[in-house]
Amino acid sequence: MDSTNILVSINASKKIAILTLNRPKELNALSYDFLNEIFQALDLLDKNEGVNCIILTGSDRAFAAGADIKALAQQSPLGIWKMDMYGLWQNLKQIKKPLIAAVSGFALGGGCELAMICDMIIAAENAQFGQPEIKLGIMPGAGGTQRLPRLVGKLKAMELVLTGTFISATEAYRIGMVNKVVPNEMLIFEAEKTATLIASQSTTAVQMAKESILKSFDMGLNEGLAFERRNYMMCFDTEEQKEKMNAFLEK
Ligand code: DAK
Repeated sequence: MDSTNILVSINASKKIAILTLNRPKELNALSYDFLNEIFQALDLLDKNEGVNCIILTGSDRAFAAGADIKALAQQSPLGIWKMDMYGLWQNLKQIKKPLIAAVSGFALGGGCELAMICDMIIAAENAQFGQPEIKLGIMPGAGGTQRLPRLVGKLKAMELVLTGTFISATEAYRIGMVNKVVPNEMLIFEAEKTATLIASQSTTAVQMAKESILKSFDMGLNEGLAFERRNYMMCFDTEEQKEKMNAFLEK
């Protein structure tokens, strides 16, 4: 699915897809409609058997500068509830295939939250992360107060959310918010390298592992271990498990 706001390219031989947010003039500000388009495109890729791993990226200047402040400024509590933006964010969480955020430029507010909903984050040297909602008289509303402390701990999360200051890619790496930092011009190449490696593994095992890791944030240890056990056993119901283990045994 291609629209002017979203570009999708699929590399069939590597079984990876790149979804590019393409509203560069607005720094990829996330209006409801734009976020909905992003979800629709991701959902199609999630159902596409020719794709095993998805890269989500923006422009050089911005991954996404947050929710569209023009639209937000007019909102009321009831309006927010009726729009069901939360439902959309919830949908993003349901994507089964691994998502890699390849972040260049600004990843702010909802943009930072969108990167954090992905499974890995690769940052270009020019990337800047932040939760500046506090400067607008609001607070993060799409997981910033929940996912950020899980990544960087309470103290750094408090600092970012309560002061609204931006941090560089290097600082984000230092505090554990991104997987790696790469030169700007290498961003897509590096993201593709990681995506290709993931996409070459057993599709079922990858998706079961992703699901299990995500469950660790929602469940206590014993419940999480039981969930892991269930997914672990499911991997033994795949051709890939038999092929890969036989290949190892046959050298
Ligand atoms: N919304 C709308 N337009 C934006 C925008 C945004 N978030 N960010 C930038 N733009 C627009 C600017 O208005 C400008 O438009 P024109 O004037 O050219 O028409 C254009 O993009 C370029 O921006 P600047 O001229 O400001 O460029 P600079 O390089 O000087 O500054 C900047 C770049 C990214 C530092 C600055 O634009 C900035 O501070 N932007 C706002 C960042 C921000 O505060 N983001 C957080 C927004 S609040 C929800 C879930 C989540 C959320 C809400 C609800 N629910 C589940 C209900 C999320 C909320 C947020 O993200």
